[in-house]
Amino acid sequence: MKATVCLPTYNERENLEKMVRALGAHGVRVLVADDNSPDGTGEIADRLAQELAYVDVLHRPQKEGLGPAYLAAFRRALQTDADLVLEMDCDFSHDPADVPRLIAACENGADIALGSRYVAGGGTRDWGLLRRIVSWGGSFYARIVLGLGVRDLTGGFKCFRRAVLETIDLDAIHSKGYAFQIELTYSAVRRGFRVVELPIVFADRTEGTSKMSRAIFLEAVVKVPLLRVTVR
Ligand SMILES: Nc1nc2c(ncn2[C@@H]2O[C@H](COP(=O)(O)OP(=O)(O)O)[C@@H](O)[C@H]2O)c(=O)[nH]1
Ligand SMILES: [Mg+2]
Repeated sequence: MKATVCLPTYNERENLEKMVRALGAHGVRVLVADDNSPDGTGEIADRLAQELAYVDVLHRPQKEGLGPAYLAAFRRALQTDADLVLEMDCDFSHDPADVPRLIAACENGADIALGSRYVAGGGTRDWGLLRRIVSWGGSFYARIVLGLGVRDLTGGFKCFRRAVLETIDLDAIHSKGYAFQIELTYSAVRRGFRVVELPIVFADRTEGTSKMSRAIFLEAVVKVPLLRVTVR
């Protein structure tokens, strides 16, 4: 199956080229969605797109959060003949070597394959206790409030069959941060699509900085109960 990895970037100058080349080894297309990063990530993406036939770039005018960047990338990917569309962070927290496993799960019948920290064999590397509790607690909270069986709801390493993204009402999704990941998975489950969770180990980034903020955290806390009402 033809697969496109969507890579949202904001100030990922130190990571982008290495990530794009690592993904190239797995025979996927790569679509970079850059929000006009002030550190020049967009220019690096352009240079890579010129050199490498499997790379495309979507330039967006300003930083709007992960959600809008992914939605724009999904729409672009759906205009191509991609059978599978992936989400992945560009900071090596997600291991490019895991991409073939996610793809294989969809080829074997999953509608969505989720890289999951919270199934047997999955986990986080180098996280302190507090951070582990907050992250696990976030997924637990969303799982209980939304009545879902999925264990990792806030992660962003996923592979979708194109039919999933064609069926979900992308125009109705307005979340920006972790809530975006929860909303996407919840919307797919509500539509009857089948999720398979595959264990991954999430590593801390070593280059660049996180764009996680209090606002992103609060958005998720407030948004989760609302999703019960707004997502059909
Ligand atoms: N295009 C775009 N990408 C973003 C934005 N915020 C985060 N990202 C990218 O999304 C991925 C995950 O973000 P990160 O800051 O590492 O989040 P964390 O892992 O939760 O700390 C990285 O590839 C970021 O560059 C944004 O506003 N726009
Ligand atoms: Mg990160």
